[in-house]
Amino acid sequence: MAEAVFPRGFWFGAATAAYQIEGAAAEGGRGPSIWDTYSHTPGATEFGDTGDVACDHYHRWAEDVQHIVALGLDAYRFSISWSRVQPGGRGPLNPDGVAFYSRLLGALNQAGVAPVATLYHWDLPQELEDAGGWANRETAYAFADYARAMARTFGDQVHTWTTLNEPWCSAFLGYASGVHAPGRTEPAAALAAVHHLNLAHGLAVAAIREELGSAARVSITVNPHVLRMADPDSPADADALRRIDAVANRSFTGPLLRGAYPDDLLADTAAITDWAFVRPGDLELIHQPIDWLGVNYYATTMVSGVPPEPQLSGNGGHRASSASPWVGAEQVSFVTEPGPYTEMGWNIAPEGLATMLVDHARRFPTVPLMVTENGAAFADQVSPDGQIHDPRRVAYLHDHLAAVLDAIEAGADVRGYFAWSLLDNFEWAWGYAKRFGLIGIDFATGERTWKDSAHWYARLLRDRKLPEIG
Ligand code: GBH
Repeated sequence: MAEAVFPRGFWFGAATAAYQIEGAAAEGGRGPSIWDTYSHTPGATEFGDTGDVACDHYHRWAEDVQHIVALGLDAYRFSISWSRVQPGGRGPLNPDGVAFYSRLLGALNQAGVAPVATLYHWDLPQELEDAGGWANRETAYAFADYARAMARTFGDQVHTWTTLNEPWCSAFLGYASGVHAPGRTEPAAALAAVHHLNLAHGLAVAAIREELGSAARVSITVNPHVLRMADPDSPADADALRRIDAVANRSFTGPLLRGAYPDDLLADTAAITDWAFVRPGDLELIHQPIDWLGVNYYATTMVSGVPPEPQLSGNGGHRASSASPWVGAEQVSFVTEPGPYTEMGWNIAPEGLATMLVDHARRFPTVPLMVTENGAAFADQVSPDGQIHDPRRVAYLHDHLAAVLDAIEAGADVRGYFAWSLLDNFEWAWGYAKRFGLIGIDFATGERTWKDSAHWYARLLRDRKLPEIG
């Protein structure tokens, strides 16, 4: 690393998502989402945890904004709960839900923190799931109406929008492996969901631009799977990598950034679907210019073409699922990466972030990048004096920010970095058992405590250059 200074205008932020932090699941006129239903299904989440209360951010938002300001964040990435602002996913907006986000946005803007609003971080209104969910094309149109309503309502307060967070998770963990809501295990529905999520993005981009014109920056966040071969010389492993890259990565970047689904993906999945849900004009809508591509990065994935052992891991949920998320690539097996590992069992590999950023920059040179999530879960130790020392999280953040600098040095146009997460929160199927926060939460009292990593990040944001560790 040549120069540990970030470019002028680089955004340092932190990220959260509505269902993971808000709580108040049945308050203020909020309607149920698929995550309410799923988390209340026995056996679905670790310890039966739900987001009913979570960080109680719905009530503690003002305190949380104070933490955001004290950290010195340039930008705060959060998501809007669709069923809080539009309880059934269609029809009139819920005034209490709108008022909540309006207060939050007012406080952020007043403090000079740029809000980055994600319209969909996995919490589909339950009524839309009851009508078929993302396997139903109508959901994409409902999403576009919701996006337009949000642009109209918050256009003065939000200048940076993200349509979807990690549509791979929505489609394949939600509809194929079933370890995320709505818990369906239907490979054909998962592929239809891929397309309807992509379509929803395209329709929403058009709606937001119609409402707000050039005042709005519009983006989408994907989770690129950074793939490695168990044996770099094995043709079988090369084919495994190609298949996973097709279904996990190019199923989104293909239509979004090139205007077509990859031919090999269509071939690999031909026995499952004929892709007739792709209608004339869809790809033009999906393939619209975006202002930047958000990428979330945690770990790398190692693949092999040697037939798998019965699959117990790598499905993204807290329990073993017999259903595969790897639609059309079920014969690929996954090999444990060398450590060290975080508490999620994910390997720590900062060079994977640099590789991914540089690779994207080469393939899509006109599309700026934003690291919209990066972070780590560790079993933090609370010391007797109440402090939370998390040296491994500090090291993780340091090393991944160094990787971002490496990528910038190598020519990638990276505009910012958001730590996941501002707060310990509801880690989906893992409930409260996994802690990603810069700020720790005592879930019995709601008390917030800055971890060492929060102090470290605040100092970084003051100095704008990467400090040495230790
Ligand atoms: C993100 O998901 C979410 O956006 C965020 O809400 C969440 O809290 C955070 O990360 C931490 O989990 O295990 O084989 O499926 C990340 C989801 C995790 C999906 C890693 C891909 C690796 C491949 N990703 N996973 S596999």
